[in-house]
Amino acid sequence: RALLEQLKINDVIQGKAGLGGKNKKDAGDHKFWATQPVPHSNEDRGEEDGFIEPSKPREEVRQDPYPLPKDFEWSIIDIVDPVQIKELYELLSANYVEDDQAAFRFQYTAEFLEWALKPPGYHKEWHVGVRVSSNKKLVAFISGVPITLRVRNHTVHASEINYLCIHKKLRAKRLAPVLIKEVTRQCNLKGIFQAIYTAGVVLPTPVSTCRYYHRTLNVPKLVDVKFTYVPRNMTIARMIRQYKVANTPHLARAGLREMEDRDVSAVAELYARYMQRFDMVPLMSPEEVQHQFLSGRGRGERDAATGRRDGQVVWAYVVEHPETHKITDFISFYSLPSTIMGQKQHKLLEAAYLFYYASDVAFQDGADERGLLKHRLQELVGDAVIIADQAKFDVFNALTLMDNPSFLQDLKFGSGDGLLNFYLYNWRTQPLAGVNPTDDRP
Ligand code: MYA
Repeated sequence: RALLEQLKINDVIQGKAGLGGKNKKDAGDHKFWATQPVPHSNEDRGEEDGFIEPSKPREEVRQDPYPLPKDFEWSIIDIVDPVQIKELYELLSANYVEDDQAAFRFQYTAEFLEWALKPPGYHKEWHVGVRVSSNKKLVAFISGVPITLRVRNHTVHASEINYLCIHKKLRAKRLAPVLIKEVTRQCNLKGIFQAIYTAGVVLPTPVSTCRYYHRTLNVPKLVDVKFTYVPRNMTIARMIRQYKVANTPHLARAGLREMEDRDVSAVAELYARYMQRFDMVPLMSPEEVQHQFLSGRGRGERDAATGRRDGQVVWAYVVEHPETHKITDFISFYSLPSTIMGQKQHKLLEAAYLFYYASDVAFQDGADERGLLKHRLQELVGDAVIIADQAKFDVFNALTLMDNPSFLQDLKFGSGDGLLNFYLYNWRTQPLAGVNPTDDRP
C-alpha cells in the first residue's frame, strides 16, 4: 500500500530501484508526464546530478492560475481555519489512497493534517483546493510544504508534494495534471523549482522504491478485518503468543524517556550526524526538529493506561545517559489510522508508522561490521513497538529504508504487498538503492 509523510532514503538494500512494477506504462503513454522535467527512463539520468530545467526569475513565471473546467474554481485552503481543515479531512477520508483490494483507506486526522501542512516556513498558497463554483464544495486538493534535501552531495531547496486527491466522481477527467501544474506555479512563484513526492503508482521515473513491512500487534483484530491471516500450520492462540510484546520498554533503565523541548538541539545534532549515512535526506533546523517530533504530541496529560494524549500524532523518545546526561539515541513514530471498509465490527485500523531515529552507536569505529548498531537499533525500535502496543495500535509499519532492513525480520515485521516509489521533480540523479520491485519479497 501506498503513501507516507516521511521522506528518507535507504542505501541499505542493494538492488536497482526504478525498474517499474506491474502497472508501469511506457514513457510515451504518459501524456502529461512526458511534458514534465523528470527523467523519462533510467538511461535519461545523465552522468551529472543537477536540474533538468533552469529556474526562472519571478517575472517569467506564469502569473495567472491555470484554467479549470467550467463550474470549478481554485481555492487556497486555510489550514488555520477549523472549518477548512474539516473540509479537507472530509475530502480525504472519503476519497484518498486505498489499498489494491479497496479494503482500507487512509484516514488522516485533522490534527495530522495541521501538523503535516504547517511546518516552519510553510506557504498557505501551496495548499491548493478546487471547489464547485455553485455550492463551494471542496472536491480536489494538492499540497506542498518547504523542505531542504541533501541528495548525494547537493543541497536542494524543494517542496514536498502530498495529499493529491480528486473526488471519486471527478476521476479520469485529466484534472490531476491541472492541479500539479498549479502547485508547480505556486512553488515557482516562491522561487522553488524542485520537488519530492512519493506514490504507490509507478510514474516516470522513481529514484528509489521501498517495500512496506508490518509488525502485527493486535492479532484477533487484524485477522478479523483480513489485514492478516492465520497461516495453515498455526492457531490464533499460537499467533497471539508469537506476537506478544513486553509490558515496558527495555531501555527504560538505560534512560529512555519522552522527548522534551530541552532535547531539541541535541536531537538536531544527533539526527544531522546520523543521516550522513544515507544518500537522500531532509536537512532539519532545530525549529524543524521541534516541529517534526514535538509539535504533534497532543494536548493535556497522557492517559494512564495507554500513554496517549488527546490528538497525539507523533511519539518521540530519547535515551539520556543516566550519568553523562548526554542524548545518545532518539526514536519516533506517528499515528495514521485507516478506515476499514465494509466491516461492521471494526471501523478503524490503528496503525503506527516508524519515523526517524538515530543512535550515536553508529559513530563508534566498526559499529556496523561488529553488529553493534544493528543490536542497538533492534533495542530502540523494539521499544517503540512496545510503546505502540501499549498505546493500543493494531499494527506497526515500516519501510525498507534507512537502516530498517537490519532489524525488521528480528523484530517480527512481515513483508507487505505495498511498494512506495520516491520521485524527484526537476532533479537528475542516479537511482538510489532500494528494493528491487521485480524481486519477490526481499
Ligand atoms: S500520491 C497520492 C495520490 N492520491 C491518491 O492516490 C488518492 C486517490 N486517487 C485520486 O484522488 C486520483 O486518482 C488522483 C489522480 C488525484 C491520484 N501522482 O486527473 P486524471 C497522473 C502523480 O485523469 P485521476 C501524492 O499525493 C497519471 O499518470 N501523477 O487522473 C503525491 C496521468 O498522467 P499521464 C499521477 O485518477 C502526488 C494523469 O495523472 C498520480 O482522476 C505527486 C491522469 O490524470 C499520482 N499519484 O486523478 C504529484 N496518479 O497521462 C506530482 C495519477 O502522464 C508532483 N497521475 O500518465 C510533481 C511536483 C510538483 C511540484 C513542483 C515544484 C517545483
